[in-house]
Amino acid sequence: MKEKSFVMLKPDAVLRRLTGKILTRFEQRGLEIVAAKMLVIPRELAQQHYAEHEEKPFFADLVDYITSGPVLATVIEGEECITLIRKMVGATNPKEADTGTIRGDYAIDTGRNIIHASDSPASAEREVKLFFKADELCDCSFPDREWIYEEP
Ligand code: IDP
Ligand code: MG
Repeated sequence: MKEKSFVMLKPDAVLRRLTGKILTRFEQRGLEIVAAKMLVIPRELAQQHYAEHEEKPFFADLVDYITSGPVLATVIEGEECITLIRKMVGATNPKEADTGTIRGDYAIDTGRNIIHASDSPASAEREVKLFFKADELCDCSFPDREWIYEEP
């Protein structure tokens, strides 16, 4: 089943000039980038995005981190891509992330783990809506789909 995931390259990914390398991984896998924008997240939006962590001791640091510089917010589409992308991203704590995953290859600290990806269809829908208007998502026709999917 085709899904959309909200994937955000955090300020450390942008400022370490890793955005191209990271997006390339999703493209190489056969996933489709259907929306992208660079922004500095307003504090209130950051708090909304991470609302589930409001009561956690790291919440204030997390909001400081995510608002500390530009992020590249994207929507990525593909069959069952929510789970697939979480696998590609790796564990929340990069020290526990497998080598070969994005966090396992580029990060060390949990508080500097370079990328966010939706963890469920419900989160994906909520997060995409928080960051993008409906008309900012492209309904792209990728000509190589038949080489990615048996039934495109
Ligand atoms: P996820 O990004 O892998 O879904 P979550 O548990 O949803 O992980 O946490 C959201 C973000 O909060 C993490 O990506 C990380 O940036 C930050 N975070 C989570 N746990 C900690 C912690 O114990 N210390 C510092 N930051 C944390
Ligand atoms: Mg999460």
